[in-house]
Amino acid sequence: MQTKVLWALFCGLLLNSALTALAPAQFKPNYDETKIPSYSLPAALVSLAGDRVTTAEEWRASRRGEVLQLFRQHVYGRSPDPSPQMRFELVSTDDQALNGQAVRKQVDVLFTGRADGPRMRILMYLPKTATAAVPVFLGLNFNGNHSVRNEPGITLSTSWMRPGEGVENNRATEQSRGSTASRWAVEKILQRGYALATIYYGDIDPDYDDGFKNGVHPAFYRNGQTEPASDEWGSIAAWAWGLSRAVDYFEMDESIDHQQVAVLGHSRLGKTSLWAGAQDARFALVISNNSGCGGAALSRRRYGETVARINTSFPHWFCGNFKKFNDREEMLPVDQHLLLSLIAPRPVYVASAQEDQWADPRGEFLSAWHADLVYRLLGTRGIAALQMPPVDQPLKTGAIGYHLRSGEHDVTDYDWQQYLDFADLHFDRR
Ligand code: GTR
Repeated sequence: MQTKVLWALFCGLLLNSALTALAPAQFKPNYDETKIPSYSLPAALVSLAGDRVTTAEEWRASRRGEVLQLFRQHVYGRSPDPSPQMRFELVSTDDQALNGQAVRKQVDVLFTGRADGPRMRILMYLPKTATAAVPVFLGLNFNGNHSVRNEPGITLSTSWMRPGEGVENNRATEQSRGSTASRWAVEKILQRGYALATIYYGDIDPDYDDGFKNGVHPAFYRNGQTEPASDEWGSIAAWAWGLSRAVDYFEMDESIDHQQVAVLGHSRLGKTSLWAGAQDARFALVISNNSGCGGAALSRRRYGETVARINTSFPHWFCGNFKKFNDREEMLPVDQHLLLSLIAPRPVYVASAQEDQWADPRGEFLSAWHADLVYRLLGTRGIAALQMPPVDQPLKTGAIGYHLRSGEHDVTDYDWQQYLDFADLHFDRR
């Protein structure tokens, strides 16, 4: 397994450098702080009409809605309301999971209520010792629920899978059971009294550009519509919408404390968790792990991945309108510090990795730092530092948490350790 992982990493690196070498001149990533263009960020506390926002009330009543609308219109796209016909089906319960330590549940969310319509499967691990509803960490996964843990009771995903290890003809195989277990600290999470819920993101929308023909989009088209309008949901918005549907389910499940749902995601799924947390206040805590461009990182810095590059490599992630800002970041009416501000006053944690320069760790920190203004206006302690902390020195005490982990683009036990500590500090743990 070790060699396979190393081999996969090596191939990934090779592919990344090949892409960089092939990239047209304008896509040559900048990794030099002295070459960051000078920029000024859209002010969090000045309304579109030019009025200063000086109270929490003004932020809540008008400015917040304005900013949310700008992100919908120009970045991620508007998502539909859930279908009133949506329903849930219990697939399995096993109270002898993880060698008897946990209860494992699988639940299907039938987005339109139709058995032949799109659905996602939530995999849940609950601490067996729980005597009351437990807080939960919710995150989408990249490789299928069965990749999170090597347990035969977890169903194999039947959705479209990205080619890779344990995938044949874009279908999951037995071989990939537990292949991403290192990213999901299940035992630690349970020992600390939390549940874990995860969903394969491809259940909601397969991650490739097919003009939005598969996944959840077509089920919500208006009569005659064949693709989302330029201000309607791309894939990131669809994934975030799916996370909110999981909360709809938690509200019905008495074993889950739906007032204490922490949403987290890595990389493109970190962009997703931020957008989910920005739109849906039922996410009581939001975690972005190495989310980079279109996630926590400031777009105007153009460090590492840029708007033009991301819209070209992944045209389906954002809404059509976002492409208007390719190489024109200064025209964006928002930047990503405002995305974090939308989550205020709920706790948010931004994590970077030192070797993940593509995601612009400094830009991720600065975003958190600039969001501090709104967090403080809303009466929280904001971020607990004036400067970017040194590597492996997490900031956990403010409402905005941050760390720069040593190592590469990944989710590790170290990251989980900080998230669990952060949740302990900010959740009400009776
Ligand atoms: C990269 C992409 C990043 C990041 C990452 C991932 O290829 O450029 O924005 O999201 O994928 O999701 O792993």
